[in-house]
Amino acid sequence: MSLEHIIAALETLQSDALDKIGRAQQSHQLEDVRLQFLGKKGRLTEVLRQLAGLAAEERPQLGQKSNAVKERLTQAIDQKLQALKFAEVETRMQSERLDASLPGSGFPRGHRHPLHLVMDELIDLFARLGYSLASGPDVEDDWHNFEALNIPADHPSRDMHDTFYLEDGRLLRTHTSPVQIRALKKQKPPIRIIAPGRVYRCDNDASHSPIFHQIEGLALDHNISMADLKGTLKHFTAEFFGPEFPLRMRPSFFPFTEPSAEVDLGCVFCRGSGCSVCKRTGWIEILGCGMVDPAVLEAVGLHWEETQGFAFGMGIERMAMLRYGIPDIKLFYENDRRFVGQF
Ligand code: 2NM
Repeated sequence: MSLEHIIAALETLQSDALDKIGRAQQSHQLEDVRLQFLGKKGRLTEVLRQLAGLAAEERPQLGQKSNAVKERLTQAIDQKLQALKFAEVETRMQSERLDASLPGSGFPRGHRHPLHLVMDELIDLFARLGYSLASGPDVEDDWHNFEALNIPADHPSRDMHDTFYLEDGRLLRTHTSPVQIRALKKQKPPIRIIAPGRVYRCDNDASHSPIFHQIEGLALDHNISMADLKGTLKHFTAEFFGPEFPLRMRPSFFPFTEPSAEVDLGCVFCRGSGCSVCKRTGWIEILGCGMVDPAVLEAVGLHWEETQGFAFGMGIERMAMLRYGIPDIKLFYENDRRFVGQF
């Protein structure tokens, strides 16, 4: 083959290769082109075999030409590779584009717990009646929790409170009444206080939790009567549940009050007509109360002839359940945001 023929073959090879490079869509196709044209067994090598049949003075010319073709194709392949990679990035950027104007997923927010909502509402309600807030320790001694409240050792009503005892003889308070005892030791009547807080009883079933919350009130002065107690409670239920629910007091017994009463409210669910919650009675028990027993007054250095007063106590869980229609006391302690967020 003459030099002209070989050079023409190189031109054809180059234009074939450039055509394939131009049509390549993916990088592996370019690697194929590189192998097919510039590889050891590729078409360029094949053409250069013709070198042997050429005159010595013609060889450098062919060498130059083949180098030029090789360089040109290498460059074209590299350029195309770059372009393909760039295009790939471009498509990815399009498909994975972020719309910064979309609303975010947001942070889940906390919410006031229904027990705290009710506790705060009760504190506020009694604060408007002149009651101030009192608190005391959760770990109590026998005297404040029982003795001073007219519940001596071996008194049957100690069995009513299934008490958690510590090894040193102290105990977890079974009610918030010891708070009132502590307040009375420090402060002389007239006194009006409410004591909300955690109380503990060794009791755990569908309607009882070993830890629950109580709020107790105490008013001591001269000439306080059962009528003041009833008026206060009527005001409380009217504010808390609404004025349409009737109240009734039933005689009862507590060691720390005499006389004592349990208070029923017209059923907030059936409005008195009878349902499963009120067990067809139309009434729901909401709290216990009474006139502070002379023995309790004596324990804190007061005398019934100078000082009289009333006290009452209620479960905060119970108030929240009636107020919001919560069916199960355990719901308060699960910290499920779907529950807590409803109030
Ligand atoms: C109740 C029922 C009746 C009560 C009595 C006292 C104290 F300390 F003043 F004697 N505090 N709370 C009391 C009275 C609590 O809960 C059902």
